[in-house]
Amino acid sequence: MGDYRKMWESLGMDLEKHDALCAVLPELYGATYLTQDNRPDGMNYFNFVISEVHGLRIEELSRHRENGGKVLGTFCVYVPDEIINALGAIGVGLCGGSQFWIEDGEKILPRNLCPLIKALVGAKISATCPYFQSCDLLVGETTCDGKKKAWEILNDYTPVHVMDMPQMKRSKDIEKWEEEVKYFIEKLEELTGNKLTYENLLNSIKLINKKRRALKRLYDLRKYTPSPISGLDALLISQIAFYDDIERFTENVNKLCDELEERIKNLKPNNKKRVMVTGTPMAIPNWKLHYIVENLDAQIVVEETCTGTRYFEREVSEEGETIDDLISNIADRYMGINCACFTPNTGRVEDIIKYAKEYKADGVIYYNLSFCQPYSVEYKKVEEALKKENIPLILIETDYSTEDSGQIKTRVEAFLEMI
Ligand code: BJ8
Repeated sequence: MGDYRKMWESLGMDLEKHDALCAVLPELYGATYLTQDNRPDGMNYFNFVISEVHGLRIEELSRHRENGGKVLGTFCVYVPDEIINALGAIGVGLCGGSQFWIEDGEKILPRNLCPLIKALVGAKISATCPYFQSCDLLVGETTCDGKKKAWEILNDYTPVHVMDMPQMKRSKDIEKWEEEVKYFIEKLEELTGNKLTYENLLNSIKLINKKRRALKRLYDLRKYTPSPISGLDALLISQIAFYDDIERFTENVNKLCDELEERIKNLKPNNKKRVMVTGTPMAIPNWKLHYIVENLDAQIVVEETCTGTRYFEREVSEEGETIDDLISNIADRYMGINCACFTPNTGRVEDIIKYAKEYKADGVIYYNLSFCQPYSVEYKKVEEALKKENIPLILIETDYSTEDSGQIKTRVEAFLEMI
């Protein structure tokens, strides 16, 4: 990595603490990723992105801000990227996936809270995440209770705009959501000084559709037996999607897919069990479950999570004569995401069954971050539905620490033997 200390200092970072974080990451990445055999060459781009995760990309964000642009931090796949991009701002996904930030998070949050929330708050208050430090505005949402209350704390550090999410999907809820999207546009127009037009919105929709299409192409390739790419690598790509430059990312995912299409022609069958993961998101650098599963000689072939299918499935319709039509297309597409924060959430159960079949999964791991109530309560419905379909299921509830890795390994091992 180049010398970025001056830049980090200008972002108000705690350099000493940040050094400690920088010391952990390469080691973790090396042990998790670089030990994999026979990785596609196209993964070199993503290795590079990780090696520069606190460097080059932050430099790009700084340059954007120097030129008068704004940077927005988001925490949920319901926040419409199309609007952010159309108004000339850059959006970065900020969910925390590292144990490193938990200690600081626990200084002001209860310990019995989801690690994703503790980590994101810890990342901000410890001033060790240059993405947080680069944000002009954070965009929260009223999804789960923990996140909802965390915005009040973050607002003491950086201005937060909260999108009021419906909790149900009746037509009156969807209308309300569309109004909320319009309110978001108003706020962003104020912040950026730019105006949303039919043209810039349509261009942005097209650009982001291309990105989602590239990810869909990658996931479709995972449907082959054996899958031409590890679950670990696919997860990494999904995580990087949240903060990389949109065009460059799309181009590199497509390049990788070209390579994988060649690869599948020569792949030899193997006996690896095909596993699907469903549940809570895995924010970077949370690679724990994938690492355990794939080191047991199984392959994760799909993730029904927000760092998986929920992020890229369904494109925003590009049809429509007016800007209002396009906004309504955006509202529609986002309301099609099936998060456990909604009630009822039958669409998610249907998605899980559909993906398990499409990706020919031998079994499903229900991944639940500790203390995430919406997903842990929803487990029952998923369990009942998968039982009817004869799809094996196991529940793994965990946090970001490595303390329970041995125990998870034993349980997954037994599950793999059974399926
Ligand atoms: S659309 S999953 S990104 S809310 S923070 S709900 S793990 S207790 S992240 Fe989410 Fe949007 Fe839904 Fe996806 Fe549970 Fe933790 Fe809450 Fe979480």
